[in-house]
Amino acid sequence: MSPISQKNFHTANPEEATAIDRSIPEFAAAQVSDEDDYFANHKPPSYLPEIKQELEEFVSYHKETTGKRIALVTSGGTTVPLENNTVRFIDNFSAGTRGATSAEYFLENGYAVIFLHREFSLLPYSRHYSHSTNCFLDYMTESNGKIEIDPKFSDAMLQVYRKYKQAQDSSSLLLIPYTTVNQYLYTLKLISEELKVYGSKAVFYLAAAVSDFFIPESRMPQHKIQSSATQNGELSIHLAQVPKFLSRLVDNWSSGAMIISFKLETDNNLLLKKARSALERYHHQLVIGNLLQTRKKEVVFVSSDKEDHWIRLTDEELKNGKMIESEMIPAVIKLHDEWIKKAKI
Ligand code: 9Z3
Repeated sequence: MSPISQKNFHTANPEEATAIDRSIPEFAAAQVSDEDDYFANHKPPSYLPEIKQELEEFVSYHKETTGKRIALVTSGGTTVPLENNTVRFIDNFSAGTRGATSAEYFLENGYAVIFLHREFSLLPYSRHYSHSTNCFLDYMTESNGKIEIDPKFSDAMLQVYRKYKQAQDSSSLLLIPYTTVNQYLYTLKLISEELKVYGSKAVFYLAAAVSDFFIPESRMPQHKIQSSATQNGELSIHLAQVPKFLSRLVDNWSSGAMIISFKLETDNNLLLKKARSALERYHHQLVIGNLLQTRKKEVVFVSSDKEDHWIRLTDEELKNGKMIESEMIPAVIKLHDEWIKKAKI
């Protein structure tokens, strides 16, 4: 290691004081006509048939051979392109920590996982060594002219490696990427439909940070927006609302699966109210609420038939590297057990 120790600055954390105000009312849930409109007016990604084939193989393998339950974990932020040949796009903060870490705990608990993630965001297992402010070469050392894992990291890496191998060798992890919000929506719909045969043994854990606004295809310029397109030195971009497809997913795209959505807020006074209103609007099983500022430290489970349930880590636990997902996923699995039992009655 270098004798000069560098401080790790994180430039991705927003200043809390400048967080957006979301006290405005919620958008209406998407209706069948919104769904028809959206999918009629936006082209599917060209690679969708290949994903469909991978999904069919994965789902039928686990249904017929392993009998494992399946968790669909969505993870990371969606982009909103401003041009068809995309030079510029709108993005959000999500790195995919929640999704990637949760996927590991689902796998450890015997689930097969479909990991629908923003391409190049954090992945299960590799997240321990990627996107960090440390270079991966810092984990290496030279010995007798050969490069090897630095012994001080090798025990921890061996643990991660074994879990990774286990997931690979048992074909329990299917990675499916997206980048844009359109790719995300088409792929989510496809996965939901493919999982219909799985009924209550599937759980949807929707942790991706999906954009609320986008530019519809019909209004999207083909080429890079020119600086001459500005008026008085200002560029105006008109965004449309992304239909709230959770209602369609619950009512139509999926069948019998347990559905969990996440509610992200920045204002503590709104969190529970918004989580409850999401439950009332979409009639799904669980909303996990979290605040941007404290999301790694506390979350709240909100459901229609149970008391609100907070999961919190102490500062000591956080300092020791404990991840809140190690408590969230066993709690989710308990609820999924109950859901499956109820479905059998
Ligand atoms: C979440 O709330 C996730 O927990 C986070 C995880 C995105 C905060 P990181 O990737 O963050 O670990 O850095 N996801 C859902 C966010 C969201 O967009 N929810 C919508 C909303 O709040 C409903 S689907 O309106």
